[in-house]
Amino acid sequence: MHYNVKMETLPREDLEALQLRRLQDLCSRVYANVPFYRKRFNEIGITPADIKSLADLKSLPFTEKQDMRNNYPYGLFCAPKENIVRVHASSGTTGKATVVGYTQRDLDNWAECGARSMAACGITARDFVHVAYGYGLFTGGLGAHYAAERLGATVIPASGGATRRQVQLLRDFGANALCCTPSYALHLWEAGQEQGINIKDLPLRVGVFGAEPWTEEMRRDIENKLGIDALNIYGLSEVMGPGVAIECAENKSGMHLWEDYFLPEIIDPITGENLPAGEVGELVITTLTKEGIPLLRYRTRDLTSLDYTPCSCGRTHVRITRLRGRSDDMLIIRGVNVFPQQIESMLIDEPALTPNYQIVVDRVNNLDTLEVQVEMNENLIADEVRKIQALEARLRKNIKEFLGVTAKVSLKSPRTITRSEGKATRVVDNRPKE
Ligand code: DLL
Repeated sequence: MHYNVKMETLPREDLEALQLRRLQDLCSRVYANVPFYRKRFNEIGITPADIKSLADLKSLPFTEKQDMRNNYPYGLFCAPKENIVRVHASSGTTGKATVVGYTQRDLDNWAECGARSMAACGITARDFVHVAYGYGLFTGGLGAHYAAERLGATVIPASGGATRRQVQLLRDFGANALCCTPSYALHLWEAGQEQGINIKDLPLRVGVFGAEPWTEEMRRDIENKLGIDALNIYGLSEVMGPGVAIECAENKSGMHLWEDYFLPEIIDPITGENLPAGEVGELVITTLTKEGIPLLRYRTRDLTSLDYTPCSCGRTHVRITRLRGRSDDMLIIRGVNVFPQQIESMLIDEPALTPNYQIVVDRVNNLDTLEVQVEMNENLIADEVRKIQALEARLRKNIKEFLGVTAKVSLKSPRTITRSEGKATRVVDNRPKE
């Protein structure tokens, strides 16, 4: 199902012509209005008129999160204050928040991207959409909200928290679609089980899940437990919010990134060189239409690859493959690179375990230690200690074999690992900062 069939299926040639026009316009706007960019253009000796093809993008400098922090809060805004109608911010775990501003046209474009994304998940104007992403400075709640409204669906603006009540709302209001983080979807299911409400028996049909990394194994688990189609949605506040890219219900294989609004590149995170389609590297996005705070070659830190092969859904927009995590999420344990999702993949298919886990990293006597804490389900807890120890040993062996690091595996009693209402905290790193 398309929301805007013309734009979603635009032939690549037309798409690229549009991108070039928008890129040229973007360069002129930031050069004229944002001292930060004008200085950078001047430093490398180019002017907006030098951008004659999409390939010329490579001559422009990257923009990084740190640049936003250095210009906190409004230094990179490109539109006059009176035209900014909303701000959002992401708190981040370190340093100052990054603040983004939207003009009315930015909000319209965001709703357009969001409506296309929801339609790609199979949501229609007849559906009820329960939004359990947090409303506030975080872009999740309001982003999903206006997307569903633009589509003409009925929004249930539940926001995050009050989990028991949310499950009752899902039952009583009969939502067909659920928007939240994948970890919160499982938390809702679990809260339902405790109250005798099986989400599988409700009219819920589709989930629009994102804002945190998750795996194919977790998708399977959610789909089985909730009896829905679970689709992956990508976005980041710096670039817009949810709806930068979305999986289509037809293929569930990679997320179509709306290329008339966002120009993607993949680079080697170390050298900054562009990588060819198919290779995994850091996603860099240029926002082609944004007015409030446009970004040139923004380094997302997210690791993925680009897939230009045609998709049978008919959308011509490139797909980004499931995110492999962020380059700054990667743990280096005694020199070995480990992504939390690699550990998640090993835990989730284990029937005796729940999907609630936490990875604790520490340094003892100058040596990194890795502990994987994961909750058992009720059946195992009633079992003998011997079985628990055998399972711990097996997981330890698998982690050593597949990831090359020695880990301690601790099986925990049910409901002892803290649940999150938004983005789950999967890693606790207690090592002293260098
Ligand atoms: O998380 C926006 C969003 C809201 C996306 C709701 C999807 C749904 P931020 O708080 O700025 O914005 O965090 C952005 O979250 O750079 C990724 O590292 C991560 N992320 C977002 N979507 C996905 C996803 C929102 N589908 C950061 N898979 C991004 C993996 C994701 N990671």
